[in-house]
Amino acid sequence: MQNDFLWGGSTSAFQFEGGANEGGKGDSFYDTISKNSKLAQESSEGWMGLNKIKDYSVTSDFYHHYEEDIQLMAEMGFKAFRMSIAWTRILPTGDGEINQTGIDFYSDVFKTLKEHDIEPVVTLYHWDMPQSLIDRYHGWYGIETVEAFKKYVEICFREFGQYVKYWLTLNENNLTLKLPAFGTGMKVSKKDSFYNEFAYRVYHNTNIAHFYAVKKCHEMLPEAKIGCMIASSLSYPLTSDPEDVFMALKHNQELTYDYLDLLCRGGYTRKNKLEMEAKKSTIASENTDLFSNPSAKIDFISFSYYFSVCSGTEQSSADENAETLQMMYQALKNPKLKESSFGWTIDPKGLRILMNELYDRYQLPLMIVENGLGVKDDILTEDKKVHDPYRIEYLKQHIQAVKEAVDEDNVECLGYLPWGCIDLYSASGDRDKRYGFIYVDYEDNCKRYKKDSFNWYKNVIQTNGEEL
Ligand code: BGP
Repeated sequence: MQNDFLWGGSTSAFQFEGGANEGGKGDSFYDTISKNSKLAQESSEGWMGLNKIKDYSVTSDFYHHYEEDIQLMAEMGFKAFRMSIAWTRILPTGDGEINQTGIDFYSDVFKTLKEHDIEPVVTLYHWDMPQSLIDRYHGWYGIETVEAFKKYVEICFREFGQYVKYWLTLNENNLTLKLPAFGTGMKVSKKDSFYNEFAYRVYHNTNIAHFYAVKKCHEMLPEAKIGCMIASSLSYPLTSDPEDVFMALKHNQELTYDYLDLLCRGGYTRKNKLEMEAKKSTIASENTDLFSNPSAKIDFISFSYYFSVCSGTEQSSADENAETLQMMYQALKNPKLKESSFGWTIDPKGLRILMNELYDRYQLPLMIVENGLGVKDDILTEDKKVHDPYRIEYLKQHIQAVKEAVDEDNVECLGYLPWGCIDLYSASGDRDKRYGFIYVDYEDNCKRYKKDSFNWYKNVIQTNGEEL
């Protein structure tokens, strides 16, 4: 691994930061959920498929613990830390007055990171849509939200550009066509005649927002690097039957390559455009002047990788019990792979395959900004220890795969930032699905405790991945 490889960890504001009712923050979609349990139940349907959504107002309380947390990250030797900015901490209504207390909070966090030689890697939008923009414009469905986003990112670049070198635009935006209603406040079902037009509009607006952010970043911060962030969902054919191979190809095309082709090749592909036209959408041609602008092209590709899936015609092996994304993809069980207790396949080789696929296709550096094993098995013992050999094993195998991709396959990779490095709430609000090197005791004021994996990861970083 190269000497400047960015070892670190990853979080998002709505799952980790807390302080929802402090410092002048406005409500996001998740704050509304916290205050309204009925909406929470409704929102969970069709999204993460769970009914466990709870209260996001405190989560892991990074808002009050950031100094201690950054100290712990420094002790592990972190070179980088991924976090997101809560849009409503900067602009409480999404597009109105600036909240100086919010600017001051993030400036303090970034300064503290820099004091410890940790590079912030900052996601501009990790799903916490301002509620006011949902109420007024239906979130990304309204072009006005894109205008609000433009204002928001310019503030971020102006205020934080002196501290932040690595930026990510919209978290896992390749999923938007699959989940267009999320965060819009609209209930549109696939059966509605309006559905296709709606889904493409939401998707298209997020793309305009993405291209604008990239171009603006390059203009305002020439030294900075900005990338996209995708959810990987690598699919294998279930068998060597060409029908299965074709279904896997289609899956990878629709979930990954259609989106990255758009971002890296300067516009919707011919296939994509024809599909939109066939569905009577004219959206593909609106406001696309930025799409092919060279300065709106990303500098790197970042992605999450947790599992791989299988595609095929064999419906009987459809994985009906797997939670969350795998369920959404209607994936099939891979008979060759073991699964986590949450039904996610464990496939380190898939990470190496994916890295090769992405790098060969786009010739851009990669950054792994999410990976890890979410479990409910972490137990805080009486002497305040957490023994998590399963996590060490999972990460060891995946880091080995990254090393092989980098050292043997010559893939360019900027860093490895496993998800939830300090325990946080899962996307569904489940706080018992833990990923961290550091345990957060939600029953006792969010006190932090090092797990066994803490010292293991510290040594991995110290030896630059030589000792796993
Ligand atoms: C990704 C999201 C993260 C995170 C992660 C783990 O899709 O970007 O926000 O939540 O998945 O998933 P979960 O929280 O369901 O365990």
